[in-house]
Amino acid sequence: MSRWFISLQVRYLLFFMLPLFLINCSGGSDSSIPQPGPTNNGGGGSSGIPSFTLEPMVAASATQMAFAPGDQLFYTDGKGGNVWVIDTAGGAWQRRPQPFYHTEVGQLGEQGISGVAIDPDYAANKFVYIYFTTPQYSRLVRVTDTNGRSSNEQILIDGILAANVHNGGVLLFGADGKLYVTTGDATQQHVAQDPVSLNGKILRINADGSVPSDNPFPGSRTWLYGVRNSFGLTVHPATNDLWFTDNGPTVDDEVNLAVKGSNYGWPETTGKGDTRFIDPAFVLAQPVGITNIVAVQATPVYPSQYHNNLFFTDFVEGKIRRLVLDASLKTVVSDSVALDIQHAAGALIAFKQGPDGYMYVSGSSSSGSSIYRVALNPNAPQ
Ligand SMILES: [Ca+2]
Repeated sequence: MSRWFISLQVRYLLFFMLPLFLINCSGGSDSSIPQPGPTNNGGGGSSGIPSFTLEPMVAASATQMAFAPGDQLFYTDGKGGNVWVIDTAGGAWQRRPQPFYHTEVGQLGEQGISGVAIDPDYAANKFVYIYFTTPQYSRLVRVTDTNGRSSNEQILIDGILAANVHNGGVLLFGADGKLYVTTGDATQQHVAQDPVSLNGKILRINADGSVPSDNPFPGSRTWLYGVRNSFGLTVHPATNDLWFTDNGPTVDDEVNLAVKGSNYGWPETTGKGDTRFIDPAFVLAQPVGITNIVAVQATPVYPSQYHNNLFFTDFVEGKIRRLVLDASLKTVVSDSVALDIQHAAGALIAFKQGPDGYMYVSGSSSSGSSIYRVALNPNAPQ
């Protein structure tokens, strides 16, 4: 019991310390980049040595991020209420001095600016999508990138219930060109099962905010429901399946394969085994606070055994875990720890595969915040 209690205490302490990290670390020079520690301990590969390590790219406190055409990386900074752009050309990453976008956001718990997504047709229309949480509500907006600054802000979804925690806010375009949006239960658990509520869902909308004609519930933005507090969305590059994560209350952090119109159980159940609901594809018994997930597209920068795997990051342990899928790419057959640098990078939060094939992750700790490249560990057999 005592070990479990300590684990929960650490989790909540970290959640409430996050705003400090996000406030303190949005600027700074390279000297503030925390250097990852030794990489030859922990881990779950067959050798016992984690397969990956981190290489710092730029000092930045990123909650979510999205790569864009023109060697650009957009990211949100949580409590700062800003979207920033990093120029990534040539591998020398530099953040522009002025934010792309700013809005007033809540300063409690997990409030702030969270999601950012780039329109699939950005090169032509310059649309950028942003999700943020105030003390009163969460909101999805679309802005136009006009020479590096936002303009023409339009509200696409308003009136999403907000709370100190469980506000969701992950944005991702599917292979179908629709925008998927995670919303949390805003600490009102029953809303996740309420078909009228926008909360506790994954929503699916057209790029103009309208409801797609092939959504499962006519006239509703709901794509699936029974979600507690999802911080992770990814589209599998080989199947176009949507995967999402959900975080349990004291147990059962989940990785789920998204099925249109389905019920994922919250608050009736978490984890596997309740036949009334869709089982998660993978469950972690201990609450690590999953922060994001990436289905890795085949790339020459990683050996082939990592292609089409799922990787996910966490807030509490600062690890990246790896899930290997079966031939159908719909079932998890094994899991391991792919990165364990003993929390040297702090909480791992924003997580994406870049256009160069590498995964990139943001880390926040008391010694600074950075975005890192996830590189192969030279000390580990691959
Ligand atoms: Ca569930």
